[in-house]
Amino acid sequence: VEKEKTLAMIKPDGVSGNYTDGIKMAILESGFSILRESIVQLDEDKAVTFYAEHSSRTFFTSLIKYMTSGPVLVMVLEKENAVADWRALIGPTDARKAKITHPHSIRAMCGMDSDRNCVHGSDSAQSAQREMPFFFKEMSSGTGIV
Ligand code: YYY
Ligand code: MG
Repeated sequence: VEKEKTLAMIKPDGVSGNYTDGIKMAILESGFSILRESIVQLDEDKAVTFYAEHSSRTFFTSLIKYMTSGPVLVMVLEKENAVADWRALIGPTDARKAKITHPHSIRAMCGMDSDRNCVHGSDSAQSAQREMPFFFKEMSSGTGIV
């Protein structure tokens, strides 16, 4: 079966709260390989571009403030069904809800609420193809004409 790649991110609270090692352990125990890994401080411009699809939402300003509040750890994960399996492992967007419905999910373990939810995962293979090269230039899908 063909392997798939996805972008994972540990958000500022996850990094500053020392959840990095625990999350990476959960990633490896779930059968993902970590192909790339980098600590990045997002500036406003980068955060706005990354979350552009949410620019009209009421929470956008606070989202950008949060995402630029400290370094994030971005990773490229690989396994069969990586996009859906990583989304399943992180759990629902609202970490408060996750604590009830998905108590073993990463967001249940280290997230606070729907704003500060500790981790990101690409929501589709198409999103992954945009988000991976956003951080790792060499990870473009190679379907361009050159
Ligand atoms: O894909 P996912 O991260 O699970 O949720 P989205 O609905 O795409 O929202 C992206 C991001 O926006 C979310 O992870 C936190 C933030 N956010 C927020 O701050 N407040 C909300 N009510 C909803 C989302
Ligand atoms: Mg999303």
